[in-house]
Amino acid sequence: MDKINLQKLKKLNNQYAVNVVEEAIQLCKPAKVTVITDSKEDITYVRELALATGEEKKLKMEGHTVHFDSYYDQGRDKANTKYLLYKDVDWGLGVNYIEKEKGLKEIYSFLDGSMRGKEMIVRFFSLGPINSVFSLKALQITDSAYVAHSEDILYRLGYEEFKRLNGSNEFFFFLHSAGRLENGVSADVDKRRIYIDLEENKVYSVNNQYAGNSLGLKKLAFRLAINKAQNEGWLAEHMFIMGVHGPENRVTYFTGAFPSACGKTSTAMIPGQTIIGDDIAYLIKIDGKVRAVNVESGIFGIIRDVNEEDDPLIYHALTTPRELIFSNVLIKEGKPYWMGMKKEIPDNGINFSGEWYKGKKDKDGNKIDPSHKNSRFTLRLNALKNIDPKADDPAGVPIKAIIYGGRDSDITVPIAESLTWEHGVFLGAIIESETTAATIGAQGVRKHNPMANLDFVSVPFMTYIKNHFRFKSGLKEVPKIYAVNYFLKDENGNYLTGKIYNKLWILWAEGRVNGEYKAIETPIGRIPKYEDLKTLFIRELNKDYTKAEYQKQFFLKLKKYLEKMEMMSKIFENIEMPAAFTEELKAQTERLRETRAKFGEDIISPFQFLDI
Ligand code: GTP
Ligand code: SPV
Ligand code: MN
Repeated sequence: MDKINLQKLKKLNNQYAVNVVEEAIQLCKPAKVTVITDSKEDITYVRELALATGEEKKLKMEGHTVHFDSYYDQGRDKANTKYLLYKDVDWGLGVNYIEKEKGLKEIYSFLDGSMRGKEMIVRFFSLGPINSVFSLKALQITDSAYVAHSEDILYRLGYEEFKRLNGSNEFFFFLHSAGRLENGVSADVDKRRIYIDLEENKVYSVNNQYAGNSLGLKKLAFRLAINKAQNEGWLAEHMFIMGVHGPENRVTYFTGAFPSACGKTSTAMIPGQTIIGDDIAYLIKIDGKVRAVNVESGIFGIIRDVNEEDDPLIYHALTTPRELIFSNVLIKEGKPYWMGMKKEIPDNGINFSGEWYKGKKDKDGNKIDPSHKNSRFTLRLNALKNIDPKADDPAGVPIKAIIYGGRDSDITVPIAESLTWEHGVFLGAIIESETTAATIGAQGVRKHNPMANLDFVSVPFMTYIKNHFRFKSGLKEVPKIYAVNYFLKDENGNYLTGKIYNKLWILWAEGRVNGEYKAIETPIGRIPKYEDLKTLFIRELNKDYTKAEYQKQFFLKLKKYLEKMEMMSKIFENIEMPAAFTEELKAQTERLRETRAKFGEDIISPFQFLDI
């Protein structure tokens, strides 16, 4: 490290930070080390470096660049993401672990000399708003200018924040190397490893570039934060935060957890509402109320199906000059194309497989799409016209409702309000979803995904769920909890609800939170009354919502729900769970059984409950 850079590091008055950087230099052996402060010059340097190394390429539109990940590095690598632990532990959900000494030895051997001939970037960020009780600090070391640039778009600057640490080692530390590059992408993906050291708050990541694997600040910091939160009594969740806009300028803040590629961004972007964040939130109790902040300040969003008609605000941001990165889309003559953009896509160009032409197949004979299903855009939130004015408020926003959403084609109703906080925690813990392109491996496999957090929980599941039940204590205002499902299908496999309907479910919940609507009490929770939805459909969509449609969407499929409970009993049979959870599961099953006995039917129309 030269004098100037060392000086920048020393100015932080943090010996621990100096030590970890020096250790990383010794291990990775970079040709050059650059420390990035919050200054404009330093930040511009990173942006330009990403172009100079070829990790990003300029597009026609000013500020736009494209980045490609390896053909085999297009989603999170769950199999090679492991906790460094001393012995095999039982976390209930099946934890991916490697014995610490062995894991460190392996990853050190991959990191050894990984930055030879390359430049090491050292960056400081804040997870959460600047100067806020919510926020954590993070140090990222990487040899990827794309990673360092992405984090600049997605997180708040933290060099000055680090000074506030007063020398403490209370920060997260991420060491990443993209490893050997071929044509600008990680070449040794078979040696891709992401190892998490919860004791040291450190994560090592090597031989990858896809943001979910490489960016320390995103899902890697999230795992560390979940662990920290349990010990300190707050919640780190896979949640969006949004302002829901009711009548007469009323704004009510919601958070919502949906598994990857299951609706966080699309919910936070519902027309007429305001967005605070779309992926990771920290929730803390302050003065008896739940408050939350967005950990991030940008969106790493799925680009598929983003088009002028369905997502006008994101589409506008993606098609006007500004700093943004497209990843794994198709490029032709300096213009980006992706599936579902509702524009003609060229028959050839450059994409995540290199030179692409229509009909191209990979070496396994699979047809290659023009853009990857998990291709994304990296954009600052303030590029969106619907950003909420409190998006950067260090005090966060008060949360009145929490939504849990799964991807379920044949059981769960579009929206139900939990009967109690405990019932809501239970509904969150039994979310199921089908796997998507956001992770490597088979798609469409139905999996239990509690709180949409299965991939990220870094404590025993018992501890994690207990923390949710316990979170209620001391609250003067307990948020209402909703379970939603946007993915119900009819017998022909067609979606029963359009994306535009999501607005109605959310606005109904907003009304409920503010005491406006009565609801129908069913064994699985409170559902909207037909009349209220009908009024909302006319007011918001100018659409005649028929009784038949309502009935189809809100039919209570007792048999299927009971089967689901049976499956949950099996899943949790061998997992130690808090008593509150076991009680909820039992009570839920009993309510369903009683209802079936009472009506003598497996499927019940929501109208039948009105007659009770
Ligand atoms: P991550 O960024 O991976 O955490 O995902 P996310 O939860 O933010 O997912 P997002 O909102 O981007 O949605 C992912 C995909 O689901 C998109 O391709 C959407 O088109 C689709 N989707 C979202 N909402 C709906 C919906 O209401 N109905 C249907 N059919 N598809 C939806
Ligand atoms: C997710 O998979 O939940 C994402 C994308 O938000 S990534 O950051 O790659 O994990
Ligand atoms: Mn996510």
